[in-house]
Amino acid sequence: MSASSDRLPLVRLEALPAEVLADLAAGRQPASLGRRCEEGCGRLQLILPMMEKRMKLIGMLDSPYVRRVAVSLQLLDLPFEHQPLSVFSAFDRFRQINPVVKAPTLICDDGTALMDSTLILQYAESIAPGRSLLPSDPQRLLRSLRVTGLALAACEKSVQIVYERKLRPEDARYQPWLERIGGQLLAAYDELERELASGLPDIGGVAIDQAWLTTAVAWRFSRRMTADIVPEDEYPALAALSAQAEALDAFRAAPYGDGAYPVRF
Ligand SMILES: N[C@@H](CCC(=O)N[C@@H](CS)C(=O)NCC(=O)O)C(=O)O
Repeated sequence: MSASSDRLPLVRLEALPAEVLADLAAGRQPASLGRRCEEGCGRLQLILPMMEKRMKLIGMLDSPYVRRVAVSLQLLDLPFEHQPLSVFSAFDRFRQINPVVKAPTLICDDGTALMDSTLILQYAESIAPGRSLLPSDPQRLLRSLRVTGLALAACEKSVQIVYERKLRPEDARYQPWLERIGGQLLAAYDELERELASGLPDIGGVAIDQAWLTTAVAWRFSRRMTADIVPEDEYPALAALSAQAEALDAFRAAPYGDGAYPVRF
């Protein structure tokens, strides 16, 4: 490519390897192209930031709230970047993005910092190009919201247990409170297991809805963080649902843990 030419050949961006695009987006000359197309790359570097106007999801995928948003945005066909910042070890950096330090935080295209997974998903549903994760039929919506509420309660009680165990000094722990929230956690999973008694829902492909998506995310979190309280063999339907959900592409690209979406698999 001649440096003096102002008629550069058209490049199909999707034809470029991911590492070339990543270099360009970061303002670097792609190492794998050497110095072959300095001028062209310079132009792409100007264009890419305009194209890359994506929402940013802030927070770690070991949070069930962050993870349900990461999985949902994919299923809603809404592209986003993910910054896995911890609300604990990266408190100061998080505070610069959202002074309230709540995960998930979604930075929208106009710069608005939105928090609370349910509110983020309400907004996401309103801008999703075609799909919804909520049934439109009122009766089915009612059941979906009930199941989602149970799953969110399970998330909340598991998170409370984790905070009690990890943040509070041992001699300051209040056993009756721990027993109470442990009982509430089990009550939520008992209800969810009952909801599945008539059979597992069809969650294959893109059929999964918000209710079962959140249930599967909650289960993975509780099993990872509070397995001593939630025994898998007492919840066979939830375990089976979780296994199926975790095999879906949207779950595999945003696995529980400290990785950044999209995790390649
Ligand atoms: N109801 C909120 C709960 C979010 C939440 O509590 N996130 C935790 C991380 S799992 C958090 O931000 N913790 C830090 C804090 O509350 O100070 C939601 O659905 O997003």
